[in-house]
Amino acid sequence: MKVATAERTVPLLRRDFAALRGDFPALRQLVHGKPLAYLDNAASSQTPGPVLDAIAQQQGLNHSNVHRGVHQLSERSTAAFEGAREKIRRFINARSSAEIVFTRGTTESINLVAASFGQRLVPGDEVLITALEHHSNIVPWQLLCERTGARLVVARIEDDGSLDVADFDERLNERTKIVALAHVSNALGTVNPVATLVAKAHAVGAVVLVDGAQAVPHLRVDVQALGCDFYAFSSHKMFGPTGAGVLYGRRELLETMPPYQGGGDMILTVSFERSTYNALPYKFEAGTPNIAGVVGLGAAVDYLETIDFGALAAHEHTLLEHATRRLMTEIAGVRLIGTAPEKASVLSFVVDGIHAHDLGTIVDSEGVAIRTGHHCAMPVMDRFGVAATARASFALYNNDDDVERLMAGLKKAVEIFRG
Ligand code: C6P
Repeated sequence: MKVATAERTVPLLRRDFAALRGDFPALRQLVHGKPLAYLDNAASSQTPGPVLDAIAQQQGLNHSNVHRGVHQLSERSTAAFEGAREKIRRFINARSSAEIVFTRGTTESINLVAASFGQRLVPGDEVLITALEHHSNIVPWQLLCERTGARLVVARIEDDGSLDVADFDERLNERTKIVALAHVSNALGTVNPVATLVAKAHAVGAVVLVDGAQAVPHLRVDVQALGCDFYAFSSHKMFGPTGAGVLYGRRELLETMPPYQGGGDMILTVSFERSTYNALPYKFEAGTPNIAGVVGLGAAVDYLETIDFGALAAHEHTLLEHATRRLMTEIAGVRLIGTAPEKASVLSFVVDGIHAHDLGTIVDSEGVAIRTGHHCAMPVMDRFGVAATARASFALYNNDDDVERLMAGLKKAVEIFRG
């Protein structure tokens, strides 16, 4: 639907989340004979019909290689693939589509930066991360530090799961070459004050990589407003398919970085003596990419572009508050893990005397999908003195009924374990 304003015609953004739910076929199924209440969106979100259609069209009709053929199918595939790049550029407000590199996901995007940009680090340099990172934003930097002799430095978090900014400031100095931090924590929900931290890092000459895996489906991300140098995210958490993701990199930096992998499409010329490399972003895209995945990601961006992000934030905030209140008042012995004032869409908790995995298994038997475990954030679990948490995570299609179903499942678990 479109509305006319004085100046131009603009699309009317969607904010009827009950209606949006109807776009997701997976949410219409029964699990263990019960309607599915899907609350594992921080792991992977469900896929709406238009994205499924785009993938089917690419794989079923256009399937062929990109950038390599003169025939119709290859030209269509290339147009769809490069079209997705432009959609993503617009979505995150990058200056140029040359700054959008396709990868397998957040993990590969971070590894790319650590392996390529990281080559310039020398002993004595430091990489500063925070104590709320996912393993994907820890281990690549550990590997880099082992290779180069640089030092990994970790800024502390407070008891509520927010970043201890004073500690971050103390650990940031002229030896810091890279700052790598999550926009939103997957284990706690904490939203980091990224623009402020980027400004501080730039003041000492460090570059900043932001792990945006948990931010992109919930917040309107503008990489220029954040000021970051790199921004990494995954398609499967933003209503697209698995196996595709993005590394945004500032052009001036990408230009100076060596290729990450060698192979087809990333070269201009190859001889046995030497090879020369392709222009950006292709220099970082060796081999045949996940074409249908990227086209599906482009369709997911189209889908997100129809949504009013202000209304989305309010909707998810209301759900989170409602679920938090009910959890704390209706289940005895609950401890919330992550209570930062700035928090998005993640409800992590433990219940006295009941292992998180048991909670997950029992609520699953009621058709409720949550994640349990360390959430690939073992240092976060250590920080809060737990081995695992149960985590309900919300997306745009969740509603009060999903919260009701979660509560009923948890009450059943309590009944079984406490009698
Ligand atoms: N978190 C979760 O259940 P990949 O696997 O590359 O798409 O994303 C890795 C990743 C990186 N950073 C953050 C903040 C993440 O949340 C994730 C993925 C999932 O929390 C699976 S472990």
